[in-house]
Amino acid sequence: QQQQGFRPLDEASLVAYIKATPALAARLGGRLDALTIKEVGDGNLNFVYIVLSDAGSLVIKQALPYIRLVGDSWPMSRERAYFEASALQKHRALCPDHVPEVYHFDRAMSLIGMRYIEPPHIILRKGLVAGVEYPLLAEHMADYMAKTLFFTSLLYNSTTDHKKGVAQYCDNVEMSRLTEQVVFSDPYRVAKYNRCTSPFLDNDAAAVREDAELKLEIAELKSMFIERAQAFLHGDLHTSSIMVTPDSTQVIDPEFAFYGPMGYDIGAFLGNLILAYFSQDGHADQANDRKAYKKWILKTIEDSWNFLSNYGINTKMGMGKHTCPLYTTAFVELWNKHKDGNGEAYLPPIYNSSELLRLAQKKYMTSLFHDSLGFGSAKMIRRIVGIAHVEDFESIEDASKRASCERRALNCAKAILKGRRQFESIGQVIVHVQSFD
Ligand code: ADP
Ligand code: SR1
Ligand code: MG
Ligand code: MG
Repeated sequence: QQQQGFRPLDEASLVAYIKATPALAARLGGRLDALTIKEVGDGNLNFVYIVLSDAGSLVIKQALPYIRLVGDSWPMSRERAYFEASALQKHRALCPDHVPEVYHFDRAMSLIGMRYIEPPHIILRKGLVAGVEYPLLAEHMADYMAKTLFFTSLLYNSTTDHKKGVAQYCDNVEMSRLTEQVVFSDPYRVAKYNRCTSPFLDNDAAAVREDAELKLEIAELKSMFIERAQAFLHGDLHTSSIMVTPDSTQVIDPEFAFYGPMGYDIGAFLGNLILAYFSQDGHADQANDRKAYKKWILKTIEDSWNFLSNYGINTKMGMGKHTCPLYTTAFVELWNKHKDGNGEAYLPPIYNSSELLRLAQKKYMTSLFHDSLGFGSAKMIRRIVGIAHVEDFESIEDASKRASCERRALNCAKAILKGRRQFESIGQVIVHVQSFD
């Protein structure tokens, strides 16, 4: 880590930094005399500034050497900014429609300058709390996940290229270690920063710590998270890492990026949608019972997986009067398109009939489905009994109502984690989720 030249910025000192940095000044049209600068970081780790001039805009994100949520008693490598900047660039090259542009990166300052994802974009989690529907979300996220995961796996790359990427991102180990601790370990033991909606969920949290079957399953997932360099992951793909309007979906904040199991990203997205589903009863009021909205969330979960995985579909899917544009972007379509390329995993002379290839794809996607369900439910559990909770539940003021929503989510997640291999389709998962309502 480069110590020299680092200083934490604030709204005042950022002005001088921008004036001395041509790549940033240019994005503001050179109009630097009346900048509006506001710190808006509402995430757990970093500081984020929106910078506006009358001729342009940008966002500055700076990592300080600790976790913002806890303070300087929990040190954390500033190199996370380097991994975030390079992941944004790599993901944008693969999926430009859904990843913001990086304008500037300063490694010594752990500072990224990037596109300001302008209003009416908001953080997806906030939209889910407000009950807003995003008709293109499933399609956009399937596109993002299919491209970023497929093109960074051995289905597309040679072993030599793959291992180069693995080696580069192995150094993001402090961030992976944080995930190992707060997702896969702390919820299953007494830990300093664990919390739950007490006293209502005290017994539920204790039951998690005493559940042998759950602990055996989480151990498997933890090992897979650490050992399996299947693809280049975002690493923190929850609903606060996605900014949306009804027409646009932008994925931010890949500071946990590393080569890991694909199901960790897919599960993060689906699991956080399931959390949003269970929180809805806490947001229902006389004006809106949220019943229709809950159906939309379930449909979005189902579509996201189906759009992503659609194995066996080799003609354009009819979607009412529309033709599904995912024909060319979903995971297995990418696989079919690139089956004769450099990918090391399924060499064409071996997987030499369409029937065999289809069997291989079905096996791969089934296993990815079960991994995604496992990781998704682990991500749900940690948000209810671990350190970092989610606004979906935290914004329910009545603690007993909040606990009731959280308990249903927790029980649903525990059952999915234990029984994930029994699910054959996302439709069955949806029925299972509804059974906890
Ligand atoms: P952290 O790593 O601390 O979680 P995030 O990258 O999630 O930080 O950013 C925190 C907040 O800053 C986001 O919730 C969002 O409101 C805002 N933000 C971050 N990046 C952008 C951007 N490029 N455009 C607009 N707002 C952004
Ligand atoms: C201290 S845990 C903070 C959490 O916030 C990040 O967004 C990650 O999800 C991390 O686990
Ligand atoms: Mg964030
Ligand atoms: Mg972050």
